[in-house]
Amino acid sequence: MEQTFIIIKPEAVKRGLIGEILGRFERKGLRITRLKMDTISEDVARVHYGHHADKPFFSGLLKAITAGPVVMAIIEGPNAIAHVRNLIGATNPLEAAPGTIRGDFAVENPYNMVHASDAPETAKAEIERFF
Ligand code: FUP
Repeated sequence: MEQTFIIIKPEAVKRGLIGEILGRFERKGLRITRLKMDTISEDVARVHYGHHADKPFFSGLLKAITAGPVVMAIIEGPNAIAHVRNLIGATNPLEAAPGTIRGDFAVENPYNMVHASDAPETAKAEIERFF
């Protein structure tokens, strides 16, 4: 069964959206198989978002993801990676369709509420990094 990895970001935890967001994955028919709450260090955040190191928004992104506790989960199911990406919506909250997590709860980056792996290789690497 395919596995993917998600992070409920600090702003979503602060707003009390953990249950709402996890519930959307469960209602879809996917299974949460690992779950933990933790705070991401700046060193780990730099690795996780290393592909954006040269972008102007990098420092703001690091600040946002390390701002407080997050919830991390492994989610399993047929085509879990694509289903979870569909459920979270487009990266930019302005382009995320209503009905998606980002479309329903976020207004601008870097505060787009949730991270999800985008491919099998990133899912594997992120699961190893965080679990
Ligand atoms: P995603 O895989 O949808 O999280 O998208 P990216 O890996 O491209 O972006 C990672 C994070 O960088 C986003 F969640 C929010 C932030 N970001 C910005 O702040 N500004 C941008 O222009 C693009 C991304």
